[in-house]
Amino acid sequence: MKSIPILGLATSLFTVANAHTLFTTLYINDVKQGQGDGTCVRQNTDLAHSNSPVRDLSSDDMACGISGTVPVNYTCAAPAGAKLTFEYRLYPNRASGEFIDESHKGPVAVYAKRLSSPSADATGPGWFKLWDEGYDIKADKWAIEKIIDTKGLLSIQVPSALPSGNYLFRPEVVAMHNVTPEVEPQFYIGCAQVFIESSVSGDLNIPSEKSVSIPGYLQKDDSSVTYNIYKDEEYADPKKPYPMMGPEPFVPAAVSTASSGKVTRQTEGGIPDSCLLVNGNWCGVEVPSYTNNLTGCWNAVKDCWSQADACWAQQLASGGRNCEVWGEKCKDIDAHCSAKDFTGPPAYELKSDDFPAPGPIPAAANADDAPQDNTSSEAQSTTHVVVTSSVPVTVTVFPTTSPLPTSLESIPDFTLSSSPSSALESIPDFTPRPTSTARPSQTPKPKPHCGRRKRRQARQRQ
Ligand SMILES: [Cu+2]
Repeated sequence: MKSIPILGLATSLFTVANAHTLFTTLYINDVKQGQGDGTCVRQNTDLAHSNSPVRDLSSDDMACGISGTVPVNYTCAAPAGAKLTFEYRLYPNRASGEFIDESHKGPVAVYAKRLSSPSADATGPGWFKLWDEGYDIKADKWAIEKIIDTKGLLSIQVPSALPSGNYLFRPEVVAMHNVTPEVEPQFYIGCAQVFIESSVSGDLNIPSEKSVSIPGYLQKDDSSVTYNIYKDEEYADPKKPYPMMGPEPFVPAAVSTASSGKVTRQTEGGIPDSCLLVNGNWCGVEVPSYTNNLTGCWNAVKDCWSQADACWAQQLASGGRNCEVWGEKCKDIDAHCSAKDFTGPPAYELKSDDFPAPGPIPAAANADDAPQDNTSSEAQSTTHVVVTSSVPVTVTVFPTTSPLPTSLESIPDFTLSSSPSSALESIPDFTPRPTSTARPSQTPKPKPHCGRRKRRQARQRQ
């Protein structure tokens, strides 16, 4: 018999050494995508350092964050003109209710890149900026501080004139609090894989001065990179305007509804209809059906646990709560197979164990910059999110329509199992896992300190 200690491993990996922030969760038109956070989102797969920043401006990690060059399984569909919301969490599995530490000040932007397929290269040319904000002198606020005010949520509206197709949307939160001549800003970036379903087709013609390559769009000595938020802003009189990073935003010209024809739908990379439960970019599907025999029952249990293992293996920093839900299902089937009065497949329910948004979804930051035409309201009704988590999803796993045994004699395996152990012997090489290690640690971590010491040093230098 074997037992697989994956759960224990997952738990230990949840010790995040130094707290920063991570883009964990995507919302489309105010609806959280998938279940269990991280659906359609490229996150750092190094769970122990998942909220660490990128600092090397020449690194491929600048495109979609650490491990961001690897596509995730799912791409979420969004209608033309959709509102996208990116959720940032200080602790990705939401062990605390914090979003970005208050010491982190700096600009925010959202970039996009059109891809020929969900797995096309994230790095290199073709990136353009949809929106940005630096330091708001009037409000005396950095763009990051505004995201903290909205509980880690940043919304932007997709220009409705973007042609249909696969895109990466890349929120960029830049913390400048540690910047010195030797130390670059902290870039908190990730990418959402989104398919824009639109009646607009054809090329996306980005003016050359607004199209950039990532990495490569920023240099170490750019004034936007070396800006000292203490010397140039906080204690400066007059304050020195912050020179934004990167190119000017590009807003494609709006198209009129008259010119729109057929809406192009997503055909690859969506969440399959066969998914019963989603955790990030994993999904569980129906276990092999069986009727009234114990061998079939144990085969179902075995399949169930192997799917659970895959779920934990693909667990994101944002959590494995639905892997746990799936494991509960496996335990239920297991108990059912072991029961003395085994009478064929029972009915089960699966409910996503999910977090709601931490606060109201904010309005799109670029709502004024990107006037939308009628195509957006037409297209809003076309969103086909397969699985959402705003409302818990309930699925019957084993339809009770399966034939029930007419008599005990028709279940030979069962008649043999006068003791539970003899039934277990019919499952070679498989042991249901212990249940005590199921949930990754939710213990609140110590407050982050990554910025405060540097901040004091910066002040002392003046
Ligand atoms: Cu930090």
